Amino acid sequence: MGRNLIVGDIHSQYGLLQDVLSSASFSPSEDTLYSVGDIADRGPETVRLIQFLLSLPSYKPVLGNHDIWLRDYLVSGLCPSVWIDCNNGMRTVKDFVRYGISEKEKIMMGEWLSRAPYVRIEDKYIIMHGGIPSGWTMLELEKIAALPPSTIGYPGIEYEAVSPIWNRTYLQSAMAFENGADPAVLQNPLETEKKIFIGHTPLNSPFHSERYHLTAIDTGAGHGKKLTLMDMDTLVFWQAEKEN
Ligand SMILES: [Mn+2]
Repeated sequence: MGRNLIVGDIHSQYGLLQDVLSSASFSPSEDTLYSVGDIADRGPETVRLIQFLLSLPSYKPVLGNHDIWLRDYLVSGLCPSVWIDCNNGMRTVKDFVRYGISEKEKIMMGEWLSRAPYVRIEDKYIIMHGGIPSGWTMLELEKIAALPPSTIGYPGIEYEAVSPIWNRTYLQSAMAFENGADPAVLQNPLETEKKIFIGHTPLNSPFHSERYHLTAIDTGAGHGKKLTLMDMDTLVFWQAEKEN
């Protein structure tokens, strides 16, 4: 039986993704590849990365904040300043120009991106990009997980749907607890038997908290550090980083 593997924020590091997949002897026909989102921006190879992920028979992403900016650019040509000026979006735009990707292909890729849910809930796993807002239970998460494919703007509802994409309080509470903080002053763990996987916050190494059912796997591939790939059942992981 194939494995369930999950990759941290790839940020257009197509080469690092190939390196970790080969270290793990990834089999596209047997293994499932999950992603915590933020496949785009910062790195060099957005187009090749998307073409590769599109080719996988079993790829299960969630949306990251960078994926939403890219979706809006591909589908509608939007280039908000927060993306272009503050989050390296121009490098991504130039990559689509370099490869001569047509408007039709861009829309196809944008619609493919938009089919990634904000929150993914399965029998054994809960996956989202950032974390769980304080006070949320499984009910709120299930509501977001059941939304139809996202569309640009998503007036009203995307505002709430994006909170698990940007959240950092859940990880901060789990880290504080593991460092000895008094649980009474921290956000409560989600009540669940499932394993929660997140990215979004670059760490020096993967973080795990039993109490919070949480594993965080963004190890800064977008910031010149490592890309982590993890087996979701055993928590064994592989890493790749750029040679200096
Ligand atoms: Mn992010």
